[in-house]
Amino acid sequence: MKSEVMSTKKTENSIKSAENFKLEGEIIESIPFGSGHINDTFKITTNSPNNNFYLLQRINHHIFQDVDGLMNNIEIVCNHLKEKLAHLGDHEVIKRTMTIVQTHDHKNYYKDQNGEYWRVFILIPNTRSYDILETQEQAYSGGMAFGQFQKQLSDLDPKTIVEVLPNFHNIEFRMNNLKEAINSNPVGRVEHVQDLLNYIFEREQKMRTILELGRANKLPLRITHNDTKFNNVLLDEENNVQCVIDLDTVMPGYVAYDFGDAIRTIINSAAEDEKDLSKIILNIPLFQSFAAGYLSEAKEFLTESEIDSLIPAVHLLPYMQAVRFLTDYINGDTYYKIAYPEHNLVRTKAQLKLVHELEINNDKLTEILSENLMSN
Ligand code: GN1
Ligand code: MG
Repeated sequence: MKSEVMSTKKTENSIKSAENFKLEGEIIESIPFGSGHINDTFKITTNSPNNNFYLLQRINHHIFQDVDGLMNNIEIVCNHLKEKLAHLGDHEVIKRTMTIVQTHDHKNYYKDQNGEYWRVFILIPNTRSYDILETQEQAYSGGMAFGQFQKQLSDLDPKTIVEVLPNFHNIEFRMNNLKEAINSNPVGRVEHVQDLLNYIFEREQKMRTILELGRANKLPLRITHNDTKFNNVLLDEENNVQCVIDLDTVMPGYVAYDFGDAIRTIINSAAEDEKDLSKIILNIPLFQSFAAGYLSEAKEFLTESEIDSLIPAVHLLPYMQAVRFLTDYINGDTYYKIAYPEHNLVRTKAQLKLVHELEINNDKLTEILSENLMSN
């Protein structure tokens, strides 16, 4: 009951906020939408015959403290992508990149009287996203989508974009946060997770490969997406790539992080927070298809060291995600939204099971990637 009342209140607030944007038509309804862990998302329906669906988001400004920088980044990236796609015509362009809807006073976000930040995008019609993949075709399309995304941004100077969340994929930073959480142990959870911590610390050195390659200037900094979960690509009914979404973390980064984070969801036969660890096994044909789709776009611009960093990233990203979930669990769940008290612990165990499966299949994955590189 309590949560129903709260969600009605949230929905009412969302309608009030949406009224500040240049929407076509009158707002008919606002309903909670999507499965993000950070922002609140609503689908807004209007009575306009044209663009009658919009995506309204309340930006979590405790996490994204520079909302101005964040929205500016998204605008720069969307404009760049739109230029690249201009030859397809307006009708197609609007389906292939996100489009920010401005406020009545021409801003790309709105700050309400409670200090909450809101933004609106056009909702791309006849598309859907998948938390868990169903077919190899979808994996190939997803690979192409992220490869294309990196390719289209490869001539945009990373200096034009601000680093909205510094050190986002820096494993040293994430390990330091974990160590700080262990030391302060604010809610007494450390004693219950000792096994998981041991498993993580045993792998600490091995997971530094990409960090060190980067520090030795062997990996170019490019503009990368940094949240390449498979549910961040929209596919149409025929499984063709339509659009890469969730551009909050678009920042300078290494391409391998995007590859590894995508594989984290693609290769997993179960959900990110599956409780039954026996269900977390690898779907290797999906890895093969995603890699083929990705390389069909990315091979032309990747350097040799970038190619060598792809497999290390496949191990690193689920590991780093486990480190982040466990840090949040130890800290008393202050970062990610949770649906029940042990959610972050369940998420950690699920990611570590994935790390384990990836380790025992390392040779197979390495072989598939090399075959792909040769045949592509
Ligand atoms: C968060 O909110 P969402 O689902 O887009 C997180 C990602 C994690 C992801 C795990 C800003 O993304 O880094 O990989 O959860 N985003 C941020 O599902 O921390
Ligand atoms: Mg995200």
